Amino acid sequence: MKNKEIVTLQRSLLHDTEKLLNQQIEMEGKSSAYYLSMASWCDMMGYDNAAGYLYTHAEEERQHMLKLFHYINEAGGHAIQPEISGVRQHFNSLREVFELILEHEIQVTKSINSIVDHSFGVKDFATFSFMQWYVTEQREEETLARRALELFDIIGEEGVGLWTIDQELGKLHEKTAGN
Ligand code: OFO
Repeated sequence: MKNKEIVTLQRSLLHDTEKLLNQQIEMEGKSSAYYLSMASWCDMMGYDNAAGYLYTHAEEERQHMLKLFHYINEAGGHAIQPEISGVRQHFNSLREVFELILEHEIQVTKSINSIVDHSFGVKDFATFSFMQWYVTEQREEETLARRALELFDIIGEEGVGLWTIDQELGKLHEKTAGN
């Protein structure tokens, strides 16, 4: 049997699905780079707990990306290492960092939902089922980003406010670590 035929037989992913999953790889890779850059900025600014939270988050996003790599390749597709450039390195405030995280996670959720919608539509139930993990994960991540942002309104940023917020971010991080 020719190599081309073998590859065709092994392939269980539809072309469009593979394309969407590769776009998702890019999004997860960008999330990881974005959060690493935010972690470094927080570290530099002395927000130690926020930095710890974001270093962990960057690593988790990389795991989300790798999970997609394995899924695509095991299904006979080709997972593509994304080009990542233009990552923002400077932020105006700690609050802005967490506003951007929530904004970003909402975009990621939309992207995940569109893959779920697509895979259901084309009856690719394997991908539909695989993506459920991401649906749950996004729900948790959005909730966490909202909780973090609420701290700024509840505690306030005046006086020792920012220091207290950073402490609370550390507690939030501990509570969710390992989830
Ligand atoms: Fe990958 O979960 Fe956030 O982006």
